[in-house]
Amino acid sequence: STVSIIPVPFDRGATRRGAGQGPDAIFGAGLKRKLDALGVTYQVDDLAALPERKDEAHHPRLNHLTEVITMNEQLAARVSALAEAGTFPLVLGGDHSIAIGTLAGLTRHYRNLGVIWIDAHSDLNTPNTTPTGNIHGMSLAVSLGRGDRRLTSIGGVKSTIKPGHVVLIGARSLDQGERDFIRREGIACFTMQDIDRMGMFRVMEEAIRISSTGTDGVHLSFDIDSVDPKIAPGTGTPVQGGLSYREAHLAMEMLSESGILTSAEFVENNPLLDRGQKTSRLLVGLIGSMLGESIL
Ligand code: DIR
Ligand code: MN
Ligand code: MN
Ligand code: MN
Repeated sequence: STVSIIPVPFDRGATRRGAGQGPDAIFGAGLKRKLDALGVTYQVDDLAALPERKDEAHHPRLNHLTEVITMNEQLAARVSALAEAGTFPLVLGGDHSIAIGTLAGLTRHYRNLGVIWIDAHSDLNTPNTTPTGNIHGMSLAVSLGRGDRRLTSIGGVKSTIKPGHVVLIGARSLDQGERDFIRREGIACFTMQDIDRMGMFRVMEEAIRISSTGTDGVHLSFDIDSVDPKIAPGTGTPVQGGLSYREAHLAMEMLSESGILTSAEFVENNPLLDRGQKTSRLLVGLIGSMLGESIL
């Protein structure tokens, strides 16, 4: 099916500015050339203007709440329409708070969505557990219906994602409230320790099985900080000990072969922190592998 690229130049869900320039940097690193070479049919979608900046000192545990809501309502509407039209939404961030809008839009369309969340973090904080107030650390919790009502209600009437259909991969920086959330809800979580011991191949086999069993679509939410900062330095909250270049590609290649994906997003690319175009180029390669590129 046609890939609908949705650039979301938004970074008010994080502390450091710059992820807003992420989508342009991915185009600058040759995304269209890559897709053309692979023979992928695609269109580039356009969101309306970014929300204007507001003073929100009155939401101390929900930084920039109003802007995050405005952005994500808009994104949810676009993603829902593009999924409904039978295309493959490919969202380019932007910080990870935009997963709120992506997933809200998808769950207007899919009744039982599976989610593969590849990230150094789990983004399962709520206003009660967040150490920062940054909404990019809350997006998966919001998508599971937890947290502030003004966020969980984004996208209007939609189905709920079941914790048993979510798989976390690459985690190595979790807050205590997030650990409790994972245990309480029984969310499948393959940490870096699991990847060390099982190998990425077996982890991905499990992730594909869990996310595609009893679901009618599978979304990939890929936070580039899952990859080791030596390989992907252009990101706002780097954590040592991440995925290798080949582990990240293997994950994308196995997802491509499985044929289970119905949408994807690549987030937290911050060109202001990159070394040249290193991280943006990596992202173009990973998107290529996800869409069927192989070495031979
Ligand atoms: C931290 C960082 N857990 C927070 N989260 C990040 O602010 O809630 N998520 N960086 O990607
Ligand atoms: Mn603000
Ligand atoms: Mn994240
Ligand atoms: Mn992260």
